[in-house]
Amino acid sequence: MSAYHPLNEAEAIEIARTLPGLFSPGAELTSREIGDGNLNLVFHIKDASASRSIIMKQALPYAKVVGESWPLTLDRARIESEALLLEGTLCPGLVPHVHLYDPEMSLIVMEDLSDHVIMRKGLIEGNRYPLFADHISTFLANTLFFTSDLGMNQQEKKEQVKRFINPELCKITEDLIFDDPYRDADTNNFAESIRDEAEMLWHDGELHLEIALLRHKFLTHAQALLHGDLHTGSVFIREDSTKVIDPEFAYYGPMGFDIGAVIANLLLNYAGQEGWTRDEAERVAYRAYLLETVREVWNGFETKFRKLWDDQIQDRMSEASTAFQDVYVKSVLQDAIGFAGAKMIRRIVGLAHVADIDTLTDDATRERAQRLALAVGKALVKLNRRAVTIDEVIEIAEQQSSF
Ligand code: SR1
Ligand code: MG
Repeated sequence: MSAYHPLNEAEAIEIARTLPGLFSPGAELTSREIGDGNLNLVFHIKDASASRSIIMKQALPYAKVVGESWPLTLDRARIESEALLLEGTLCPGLVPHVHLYDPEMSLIVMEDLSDHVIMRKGLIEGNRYPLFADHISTFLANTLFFTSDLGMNQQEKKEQVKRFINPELCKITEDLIFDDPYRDADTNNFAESIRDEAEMLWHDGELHLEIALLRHKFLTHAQALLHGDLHTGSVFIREDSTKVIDPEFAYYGPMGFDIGAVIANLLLNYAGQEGWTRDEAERVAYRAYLLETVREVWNGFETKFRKLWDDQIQDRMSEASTAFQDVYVKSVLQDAIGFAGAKMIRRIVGLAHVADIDTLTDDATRERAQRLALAVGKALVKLNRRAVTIDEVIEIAEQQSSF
């Protein structure tokens, strides 16, 4: 019989004591459950006297945000630990160090990043992260190129696709991003004050076509190993350091999905600036910083991805045709724009929201931010297959916020 059961704080300490090379025998350990995400338990284990600490993340057999009525595979802990290890080799320094994965307890023991903050919180506080665009574009270019048919042996890639089949977590995305917001689904979650907007989503034929196409791409296009949930809550950050965490949604999918997630979450914070900034000049300046970051993320990705293609391509036909690189990069940009829009829409009317907007305390301000996020999201989805440059994204955000 399996020994798996959800741990309490005291049990987490007992397990921590058994881990080789981390704490000295007899160390006075404290344990605090700090998980504030939708799915897992997260324990912070600390030996204050030795200034040593670790994080222990345990998967629960259900989605914590809903409860036991929504069962969820524990295999996601394996997927997360394997993805972290792989990302660590492809992007040294950009993910936390994994000390250990315990399959029996669905537990990952990893580096404590409490000297960083969750990026969503940092952006809400109005902080700027001058190295973020460079770091995240390196993460995106390296992980996406080297796990694709462009950058790795194609037979080995097929084996890797098998290892990262992640049907239950993908189903969450398929439903919550690419289905529920476009019908009167029980899981939807929006204020009555924006019911008019939600109902418009249910009846917008042009939008439904684009969402169906994006959903189909998410279902079928095993282009690269994705992080799968790369929002600003999956990034720990300091001015000088960026660490990507939580790749439990990792699977082989379209590259633009990860890039779109980063763009969407910067733009959700942009929409939230309706309320976070103290005066108009500050709002304009911070929004300009966010849009410049969007531009730098894409431009950094494109430059690095093209360089990897030029220097390290593994596929003879991709090397033979220079035009193919242009066509490929353009289609990744278009996908990123479409997925960014879909991800913005789901965070306003779907099950899981973002603090950038939900924690705005004034009702009218929050409603304005929600309507702005929906307007930008819809415009991006409708633009996606026609887009040529990232500047179009910036223009949409500026235009919609000027009304
Ligand atoms: C039921 S899980 C809801 C959301 O939380 C995760 O962070 C993913 O974004 C998922 O869609
Ligand atoms: Mg997560």
